[in-house]
Amino acid sequence: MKRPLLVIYKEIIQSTAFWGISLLLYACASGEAEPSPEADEDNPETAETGENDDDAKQTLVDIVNYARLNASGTATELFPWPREALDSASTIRDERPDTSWKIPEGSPSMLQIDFQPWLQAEASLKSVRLQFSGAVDRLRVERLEACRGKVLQTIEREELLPVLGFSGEKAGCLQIYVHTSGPAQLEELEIMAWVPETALWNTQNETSTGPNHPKSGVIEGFYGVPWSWTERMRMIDLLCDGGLGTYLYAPKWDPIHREQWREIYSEEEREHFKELISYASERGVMFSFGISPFLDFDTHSEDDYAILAAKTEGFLAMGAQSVTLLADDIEFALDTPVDADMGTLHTDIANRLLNDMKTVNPDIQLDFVPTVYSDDRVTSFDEGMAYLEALQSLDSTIGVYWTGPGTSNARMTAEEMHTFTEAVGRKPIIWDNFWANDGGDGFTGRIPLGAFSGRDALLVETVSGILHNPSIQGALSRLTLGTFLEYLHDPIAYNPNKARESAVNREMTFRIGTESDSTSDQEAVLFLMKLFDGDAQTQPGSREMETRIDSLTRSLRDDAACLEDASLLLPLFSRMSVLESEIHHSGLATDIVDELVFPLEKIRYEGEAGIALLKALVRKLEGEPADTELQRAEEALAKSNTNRFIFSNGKLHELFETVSDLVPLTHGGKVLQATTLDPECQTRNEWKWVPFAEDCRMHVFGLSGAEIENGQITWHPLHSGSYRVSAVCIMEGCPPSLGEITAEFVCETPGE
Ligand code: GDL
Repeated sequence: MKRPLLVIYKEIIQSTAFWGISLLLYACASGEAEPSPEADEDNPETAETGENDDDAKQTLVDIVNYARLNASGTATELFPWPREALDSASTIRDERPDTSWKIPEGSPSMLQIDFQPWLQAEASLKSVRLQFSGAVDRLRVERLEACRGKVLQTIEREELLPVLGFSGEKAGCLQIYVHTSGPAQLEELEIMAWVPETALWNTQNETSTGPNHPKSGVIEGFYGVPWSWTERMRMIDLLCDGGLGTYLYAPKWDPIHREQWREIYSEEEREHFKELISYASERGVMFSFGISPFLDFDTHSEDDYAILAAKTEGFLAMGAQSVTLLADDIEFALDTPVDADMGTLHTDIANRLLNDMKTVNPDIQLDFVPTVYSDDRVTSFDEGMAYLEALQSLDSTIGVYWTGPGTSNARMTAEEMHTFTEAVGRKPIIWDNFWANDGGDGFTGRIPLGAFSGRDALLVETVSGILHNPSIQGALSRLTLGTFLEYLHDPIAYNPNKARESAVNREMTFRIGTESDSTSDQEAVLFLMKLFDGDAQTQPGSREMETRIDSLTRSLRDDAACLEDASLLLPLFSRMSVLESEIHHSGLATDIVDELVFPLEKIRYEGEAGIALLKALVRKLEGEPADTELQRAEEALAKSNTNRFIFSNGKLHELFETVSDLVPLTHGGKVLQATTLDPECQTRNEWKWVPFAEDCRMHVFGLSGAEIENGQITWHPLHSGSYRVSAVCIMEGCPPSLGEITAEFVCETPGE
């Protein structure tokens, strides 16, 4: 996979910063809107250009990487819930041959492939190649201008020919229906199409002045499915953009990194590593190859050391300028205690390895992750301190990682570093598990998107670097790391709210929908981060929603009639109920949208439950029964329970109990009725809708850029597709009157 660069590197003298001196001007972004393995100009097959009625030069590429993928359902082989990184439709583009879309049994299932959010137009198809395994009986492929719109062509397949040929027919969406009679998977999907060259490239060239914080960065060090090569490259882009200089590769679930550390990577994987290492070094980021051999390292023979040395030398040959030896989380596999002898053993191996590597590359950096990596572990092992003190004999250039007081910490202070520094004779490199969500190998669905917090400003002076081992979700981790960058730039002035905004801005570099305005995408991501506000210690949730529900419950208990919180909660729930659609139609990077498939489904159910509960509440305050609304809320909460992601720790269930227990009163207020929706929507025309007859405060969500004037919504659809909209109407009062309507409709561009 070759990624052309649109930028030239220039050498300049640059300023110093508190952790280092940078001398080069590095190019941070390749200028690529979305990496596409097939977009290879040297390959005649893919660089072919086709004539098209559009003016822009057309190029033939596999466009799967740019599409929005939605499956009607996902099965799972082992667990009660599907896992996004192993089972979901997006796994067909995750560069991992061992993952696939697990198609639910019982027919038919539908995979929708929407190109409109990316192109805001149609692509000219050349071929569609599908590779299934398992019990697939029949297939139907529909070609459409807009998802769920009018079908332009239907191809039925009794026999599963893998390639469907086209001759430039246009498609804004493909809907693939699969009939199965047993377990079945979609392993691969390739859609070759001509698209404007400009859609593949983003002309923005960002540069950075090189790492201001060479020893800080990111660790891919969690238990769970490792990041994809694309996610790694984007993470490196982010580090470069933020002036951070280290990427430690140490994913626990890469067998060749840890459990089968003696094995060597395949030719293909080595190519990926080589590319990643040079991608990183071109951007001023040091790629450190991590290897974790101590689960079963044989100290009685020379063989294991020889394997270790050969393997690390292999990485030196690929261009790696740093190696990290890991000995964390090994104690459960050993017969020997964690004590001074073990510390000495690790020290001797590390020193020997450093000396040997220096004969190949005198500038090589070696770092070490000890078995005793936190204050907690100093005390949890009888001889924890003795182990740590033995590390004093490590060569003085070897950096030693340390997670702080515990494995993951809500807070960390400069003073807390003294124990380590005294024992090991050097400042620690912080391995920060602030956003780690791999407890239970990430099966517990936690999306911790809280802004960086809880580290005092002086911490940076007492450590030699800070690296984050963030969440399993490599794309979403760009958002949280984006907040950490702000802390590093100015720990004293650090402000989490501002940092969140900067992180969101940085993410805009990775957008695919280059035509669309990024303002609404930024707002959507900010909203998302506040919905999943949390970290390793704090369960993700919307703090605003939790506070308002508590306050609403208190007002109801105290029989306070002016329930302002209800009017404030309604727009929040309304937006939650359509955020999925809003993000689908955004220009956000596909990898981030893929990671949100299940979390946003959860948010939709919770939003729907919240809306139904507020309607039930107002009904009861009218003195009416609210059985229908309560039943709707119950159904939405039951669906929410089928989704493993955690959101605000069941706060909506609490509200359900409160509203269910409320005896109907006659306080006033009413549920405002909505008008029906005129479904006619054409992308070339303004779309208008008056959802409520009353004169009220209105909000509309799901339609980016929509405006409200005198009770009328006006919206310019940017592209064709199926949209979900939620409009709310609030008449202030004691209590308020509330109305909400959610509707789905299709916008199409009529043919000439
Ligand atoms: C750990 C592991 C790390 C894991 C993290 C959070 C270190 C040094 N090692 O103990 O791989 O992701 O906890 O679960 O932190």
